[in-house]
Amino acid sequence: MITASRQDQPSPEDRAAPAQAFDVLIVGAGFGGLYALHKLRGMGLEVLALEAAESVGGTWWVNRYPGARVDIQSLEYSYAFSEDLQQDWCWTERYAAQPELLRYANHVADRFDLRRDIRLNTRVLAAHFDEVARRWRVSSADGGRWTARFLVLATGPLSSPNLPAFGGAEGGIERFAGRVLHSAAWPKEPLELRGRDVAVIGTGSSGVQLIPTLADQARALTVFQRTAAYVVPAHNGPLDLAWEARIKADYAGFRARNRNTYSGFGSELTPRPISALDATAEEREAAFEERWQVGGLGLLSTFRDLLTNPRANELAAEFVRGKIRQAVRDPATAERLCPHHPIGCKRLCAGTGYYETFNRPNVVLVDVNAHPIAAITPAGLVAGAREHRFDTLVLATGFDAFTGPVARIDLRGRGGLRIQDKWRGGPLNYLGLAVAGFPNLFHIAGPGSTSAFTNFFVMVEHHVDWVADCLAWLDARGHTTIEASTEAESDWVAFVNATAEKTVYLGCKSWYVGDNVPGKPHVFMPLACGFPAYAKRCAAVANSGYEGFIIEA
Ligand code: N01
Repeated sequence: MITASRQDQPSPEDRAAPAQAFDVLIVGAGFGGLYALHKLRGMGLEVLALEAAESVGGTWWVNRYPGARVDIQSLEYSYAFSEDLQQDWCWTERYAAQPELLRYANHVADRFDLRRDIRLNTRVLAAHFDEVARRWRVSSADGGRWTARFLVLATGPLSSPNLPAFGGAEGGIERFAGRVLHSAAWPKEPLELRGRDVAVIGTGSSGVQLIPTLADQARALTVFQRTAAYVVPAHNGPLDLAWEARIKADYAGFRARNRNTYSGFGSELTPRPISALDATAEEREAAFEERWQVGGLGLLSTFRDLLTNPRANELAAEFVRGKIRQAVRDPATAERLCPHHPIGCKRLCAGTGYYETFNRPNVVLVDVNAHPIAAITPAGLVAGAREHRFDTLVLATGFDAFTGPVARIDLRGRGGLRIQDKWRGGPLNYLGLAVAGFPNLFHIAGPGSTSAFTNFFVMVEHHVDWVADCLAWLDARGHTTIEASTEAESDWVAFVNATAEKTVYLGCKSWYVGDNVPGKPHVFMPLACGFPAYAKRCAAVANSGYEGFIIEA
């Protein structure tokens, strides 16, 4: 066990009532935090996870909007660390819905007896590195105080909802007299939307899942679209039991093959090893059609260069636009639904009956790119000099991604350096795991890692295992602190940027670059080199004795 060294100088608050001391504090009890707790506690460390919500499950606790479900097949979007768990757990559908994912999180918490070391309803307000004690001092909104040698941020890249100001002080959201809901803060109690006049702002993954479901319930549904979305059919349905049996016969092999793919899933749908430009028009059409019929995000891996060659990408984009024109009866509506940015530049959406929803008589599409939302009014909103009236407003406006969840914490490193100041121009970090000036702090699925492009389970298991190995290595040598060097950090950020430039990801406005949040710096935050190359670099750093890190005895 790592000992609580250098605790001999209590702070003034500690003299009044000592803060509880741990080896590791984890912020968040979503899938990242749960595994971190299990793994680190299994090493004999004293670990506590602090979770703001009243439940474990993270994103699958808050994103409980109707229609919410995962867009990676559940046999892939699940933990691999326990063979017993992956054999025992049976998903009911190809893509699990939110309630089933939440049941899975609760099952894991119970199965591995994690709850006794999780403190729920605990929003971490501040975490300051005490340079004398070489410990993190952490406090929560309800007055809790702890210290720990290591701090693990498992806050999730998409956990801070984006609430646009719209009309600002004059015509902001608070003027609306009806009910306002956000997809990422959906109420727990059942919500009756039958007979209501509902509006949705936002057509990203959340909006795409919500809109067909709401259209079924609402009397009228008005969809305010700023940017049209590429939506592939999910073709969800009951899990194919023969496929499940085949996977479970060699689950470890399946997981290993997935870890060897760019995105940590989809090993059964590998790209054709040619450029889309080198196939004939007929071959291309057949290849895209085959992926369309399979359903899901695999359309983007039909050919090897769809995410790196804009001309190849445009062929896939036009294929989807053709599908939209077939699905939507009104040609003008179909054209408004056709996206014109590179496909995959914003996260591809998987949906069910999304485009067909716009054939319904109770659904209206309003283009707020051509006619921006000027103001929210008590009865609706004004766009294009016209008031649209409704009684329920659903914001599917996404997240302040990557940096938002961290910046909500008063996080301070050496010399009182605030993370908000450190990251003013974008999230500086090394390996996506560590930040210079913030010793003994690790980030799970944070910026600078392949998080946004990797199956989340593959990502968090990799990060947690890397951190666990690092802690064991430090402990074995009697080292107390580890911290990224500023040089390693600058090189890493340059690598992240250079990698992005080789892709189509810079070809549109997205949450990958912070463009969805007004005032946020335009910086490409995730790493686009693919999971295997990323994991190799992380392993090389560990094997070199943590090159790029400053380690103190
Ligand atoms: O958020 P988004 P999301 N006025 O940012 C619009 C994951 N996820 O919650 O594109 C008008 O994608 C915005 O317009 P624009 C997944 O990784 C997964 O949908 O910025 N509109 C956009 O249409 C996903 O990528 C699943 O022009 C405004 C929408 O709101 C990520 O979470 C399900 C606006 C936001 O789309 C985020 O998805 C759900 C404004 N002021 C989420 N501000 C699965 O399927 C924003 N918009 C697993």
